[in-house]
Amino acid sequence: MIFNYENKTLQVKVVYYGPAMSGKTTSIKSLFSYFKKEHSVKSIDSSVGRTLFFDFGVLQFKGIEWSLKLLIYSATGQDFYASTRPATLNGVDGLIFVVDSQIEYLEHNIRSWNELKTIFGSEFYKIPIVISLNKCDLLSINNLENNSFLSYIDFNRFKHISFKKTIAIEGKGVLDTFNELIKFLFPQLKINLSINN
Ligand SMILES: Nc1nc2c(ncn2[C@@H]2O[C@H](COP(=O)(O)OP(=O)(O)O)[C@@H](O)[C@H]2O)c(=O)[nH]1
Ligand SMILES: [Mg+2]
Repeated sequence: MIFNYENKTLQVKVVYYGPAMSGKTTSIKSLFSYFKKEHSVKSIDSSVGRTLFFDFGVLQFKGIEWSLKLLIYSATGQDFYASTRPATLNGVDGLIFVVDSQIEYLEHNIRSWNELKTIFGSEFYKIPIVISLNKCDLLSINNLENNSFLSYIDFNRFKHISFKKTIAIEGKGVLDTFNELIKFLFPQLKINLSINN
């Protein structure tokens, strides 16, 4: 979190993290589309051994005195980076962990979660996190309530953690998930991240 007193801006960094193909890009695009800024999201792919994808976009909200600048990134963990912190995670203020809720992706989700644990160490539990249980449309009702990924999370150790069901391709739950993280970051702040802007 960076306070810039000169131009009265508070800058906050949010990262969408999770395994490849879980729906991070779709979620960010969907989030930005609420603010009619879908086209401002930059997706960068660079090849370093294997292909890495990043998305980046900025959402800015003007308050009476201060404005809030949200830098939004996505990152996919890479095994060979597990011991070093990828640049996208530097100075992160809050995480949205995007899970592919289909049972066959459980291991991918857990591996990606463990990467974060390795990267941050004990700092991990201080970072506000909202878990986006994505691709809920592909689950049967039974699976939905019995999410094995959640049983793997040590909820009690975290300062701020929660989860939401999402269907990113339909935009369902995406704004809610984001709002939840904003509430963790700014419990005092009443910013209205509503759909009609
Ligand atoms: N059925 C379904 N497909 C989704 C959902 N979210 C994303 N996808 C699809 O999953 C694939 C990977 O999504 P993408 O956002 O590129 O994943 P990323 O690698 O995490 O950025 C794409 O084909 C998306 O259309 C969802 O909620 N439900
Ligand atoms: Mg992507």
